Amino acid sequence: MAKKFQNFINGKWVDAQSGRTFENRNPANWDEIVGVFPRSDKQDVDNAVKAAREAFEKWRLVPAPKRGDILRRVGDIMVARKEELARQMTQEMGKVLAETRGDVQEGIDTAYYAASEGRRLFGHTVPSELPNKFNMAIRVPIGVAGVVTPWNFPMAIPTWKIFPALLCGNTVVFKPASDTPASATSLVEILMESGVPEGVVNIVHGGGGEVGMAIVGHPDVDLISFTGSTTVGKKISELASQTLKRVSLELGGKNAQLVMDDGDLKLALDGVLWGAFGTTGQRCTATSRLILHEKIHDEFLSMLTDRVAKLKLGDGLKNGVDVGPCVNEGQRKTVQSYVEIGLQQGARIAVGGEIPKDPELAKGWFYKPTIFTDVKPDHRIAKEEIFGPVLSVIKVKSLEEGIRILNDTIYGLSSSVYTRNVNGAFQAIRDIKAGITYINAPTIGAEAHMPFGGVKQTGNGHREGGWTVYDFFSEWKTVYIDYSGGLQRAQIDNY
Ligand code: UN1
Repeated sequence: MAKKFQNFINGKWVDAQSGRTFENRNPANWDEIVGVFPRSDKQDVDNAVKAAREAFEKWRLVPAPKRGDILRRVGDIMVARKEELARQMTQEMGKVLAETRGDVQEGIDTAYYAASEGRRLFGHTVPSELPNKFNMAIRVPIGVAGVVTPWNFPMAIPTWKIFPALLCGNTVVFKPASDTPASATSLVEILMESGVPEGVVNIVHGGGGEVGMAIVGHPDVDLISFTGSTTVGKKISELASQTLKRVSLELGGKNAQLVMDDGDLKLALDGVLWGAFGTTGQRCTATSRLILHEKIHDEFLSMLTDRVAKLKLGDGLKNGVDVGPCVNEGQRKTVQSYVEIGLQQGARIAVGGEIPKDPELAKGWFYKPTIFTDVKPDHRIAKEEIFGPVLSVIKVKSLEEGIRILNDTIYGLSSSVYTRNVNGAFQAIRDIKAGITYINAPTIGAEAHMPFGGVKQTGNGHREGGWTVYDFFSEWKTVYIDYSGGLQRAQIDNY
């Protein structure tokens, strides 16, 4: 019998009001059911928002350092349960164990950062233009935060949103991706075990259309933090505008690694293998384009295809496996269809480009790591986000041309340049249009205490991570205290 999971609303585990459910299966072996989850709808969201709204009135009054203490306990429990959480996540979404351990670690880092922020949450004191008057700007909680998260970082991304939301004094309605509901449930259990009061965190499982959009449209939800596709991000933005909610969007990417002729090729090779095929290419920071200087193009490509052909596909729980499956059938179909589009438009497959025939992999959504050469910047595989193990290689003549092509996309999340020329590196940092630029490191590997986010259609200008996310989850209140005993008119009495 598959394990049955429930929603968590107002401190109680409950089924969907409708009684409906959905199954979640292991993408490396679709015979294996991870669990059965409530297929919730608007009624369940209404209940969760009501609980979160009521709980907010008490939670906002808990001193921030105390809220931080709870998040420190969350971090401690995650440390103790790291291996178990990593295994559950691999079973649920397929990426290899080393990576799911990293995913849990990112959550731990985020917890400890949030805990320490409880004793900061700095505001400003500013001199007044009038005598005997005191000015300050302080951070105040906002209200109910709707948190809608993807399946590729089932632990890290929810923690990026939920921990700072809580630390700032907000309450949460959490809708995790329906491909990773078990990992999300574990996170909520840990929050409760750490002492988060009833109603402060609520989880509602189900589809994006039914549950996600009900949260976004809800008049009593004050802010939305979403990570996912640009298409869905636009719909969220549109719906949220009707209630003028504050919205943070982390959306698609088409990240490139540029390798110059003066770069360390061995280093660049390790970088692109990790950037393009880690998490089976299913990161918004994944390396999806490789831009090679013409002088090193052929040599680099031959080293790369050799290494890619040797990557071991398989169940991420097994030792020695480099690349897990795609997360589900739909995602593998998308990959297949982009491979067809690439061929139709005239690109050539250097390696991969098919479903593996190995009988051991027959029951998983596996796809061979794939490299396309002869890709032109206007090919669809050079422009559109694929979110799978497919890398498009483009040849350029100079750093300037490389940067121009790197920037030639509607997205702007991550970017990477391999060069030993310090002048070229700084020129790239200045001219690349992306939220993140790595020099001599791959496009993936953001650290929890640094701002994370992108430009152009990757987002709407907010940043997660580090100190910056605390701006999103708190409201500035400006306070003037006049202790002069008389009416003082700013701009008038003093000039
Ligand atoms: C994502 O792909 O949505 O930098 C997040 C990285 C990870 C986070 C990725 N630390 O690749």
